[in-house]
Amino acid sequence: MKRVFSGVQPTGNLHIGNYLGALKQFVELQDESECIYCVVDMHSITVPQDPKELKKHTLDIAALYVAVGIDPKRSIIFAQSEVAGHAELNWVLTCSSYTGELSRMTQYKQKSRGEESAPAGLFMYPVLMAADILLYDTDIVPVGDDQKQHIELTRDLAIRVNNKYGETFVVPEGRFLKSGARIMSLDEPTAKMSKSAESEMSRISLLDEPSKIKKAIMRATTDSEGGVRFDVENKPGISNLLTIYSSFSGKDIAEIEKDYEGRGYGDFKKDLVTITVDALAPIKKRFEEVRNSPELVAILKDGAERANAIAVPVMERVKERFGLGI
Ligand code: AQP
Repeated sequence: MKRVFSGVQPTGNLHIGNYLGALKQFVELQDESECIYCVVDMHSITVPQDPKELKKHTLDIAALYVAVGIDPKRSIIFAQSEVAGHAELNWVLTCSSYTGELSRMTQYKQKSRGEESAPAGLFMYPVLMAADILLYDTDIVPVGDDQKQHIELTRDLAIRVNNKYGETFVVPEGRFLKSGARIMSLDEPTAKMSKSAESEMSRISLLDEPSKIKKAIMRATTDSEGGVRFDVENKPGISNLLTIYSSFSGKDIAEIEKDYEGRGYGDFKKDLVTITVDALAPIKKRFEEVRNSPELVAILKDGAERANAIAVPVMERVKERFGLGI
């Protein structure tokens, strides 16, 4: 059985981009793999966080994992900071990475904006991500396609260490969906949908009320041409909405285009509101149940124990190869 690892930062409520690009895959992969899903709280402090809010968000994301369909009995759900191996391996990999390759990471360039006061943690983020993945002898990493460059770096680091110190790490592969791998902002469809974007109308969170979902979709940026047609270059807004429609409904984009031939954006958007509200309603309901249950902390404790049981022998192997310890 292949081993799967992925994580989400507790930096706010998850949006439909996180869901359609990553979490939907997390759920599907449970049927064919051994899955480990982490709430990567140490990643989130690469930018300042309010401590109380961070703890709350960590529990929120864990509850959302369960609410979208991750089964804590079959899969491991835990918080990154509860397993010491992530920080340990991070340092070992830091010493095998180059400042040149890290400075080429587009996420770092975007988030640091070239400022001298950019946190060093932002620069090191991809190495910690590599540590998360390699710590579990991971075969497959399901992520959105904004993470492609980080997965490449993880593979490079694994190969580099294996070549220098002998077989140490499993070289993982990224898993990206054909449709939904990059959901774009609703009000600025050339930028990706993001938790930290200022505008609330740029995204739909999994826990949004139907009225907010309606407002965001009805106001979503489109174009003046009028046809419901998939054309990312010339019609980025409507193409993004078509992707969302297709991902939630399971219908092919070509089929949807046909359904709306000769009809305006208004009809299409109204139907998309219904489809989105219906898809998110059971997630929201289940979230409330899990988030308010004492079971949630027990799930995370059990998950950390099971994750640690995999991580400790991998870390022993790493120390042995590098000559660390006595
Ligand atoms: N817009 C997106 N479309 C598809 N997939 C996406 N992901 C993120 N945005 C989109 C995928 O969701 C997973 C979890 O992401 P994350 O929270 O760890 O970090 P992120 O990629 O930085 O997501 P955000 O929403 O943009 O957060 P902030 O604003 O806090 O930086 C990953 O698999 C990611 O690919």
